[in-house]
Amino acid sequence: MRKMHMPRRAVRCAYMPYPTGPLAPLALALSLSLAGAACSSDGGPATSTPDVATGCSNDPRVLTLAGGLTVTGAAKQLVVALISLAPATVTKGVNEWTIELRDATGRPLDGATITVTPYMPDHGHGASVVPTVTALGGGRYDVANLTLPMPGVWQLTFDATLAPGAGGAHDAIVIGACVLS
Ligand SMILES: [Cu+2]
Repeated sequence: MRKMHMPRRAVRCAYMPYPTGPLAPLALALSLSLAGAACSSDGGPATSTPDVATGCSNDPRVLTLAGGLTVTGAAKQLVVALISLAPATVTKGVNEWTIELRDATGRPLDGATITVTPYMPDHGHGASVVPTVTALGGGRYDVANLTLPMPGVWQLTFDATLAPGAGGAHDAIVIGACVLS
């Protein structure tokens, strides 16, 4: 849930989305002046900037990520099941997940080509590190170097294509993740 224009104590962190608009230079200077006191409560006026310190866990775009979660792709062809996460909670920095790729009936699928692309929709940028996907067999895949360098809402797009011999199905599975500071 985005908390906007509500009278409350503002908690500011260094990683704020850069302000835009006519007052952007002033707002940016203000945010930079407060960056030294990272994540401290300053009692200042409420702003329309989503509060990264108290988190995005309730944002409707994110899921509670844990082993057992399944997410179906936009084309309803393929499903990503989270098997395990390391660290167990999605974390700022480097994550490594084991996933299972399944068809719409729940059957594990080997031989798929999977790319994982992290993106921050609120900031309009991705991550400089490309995650590495390695097949483990049994329909499972290791996703290493899943690097999320900034707190906030991330969209992780799992683009999966089956080999032609396996039907060649393609789907894009988007998993919303809240990374805390
Ligand atoms: Cu960002």
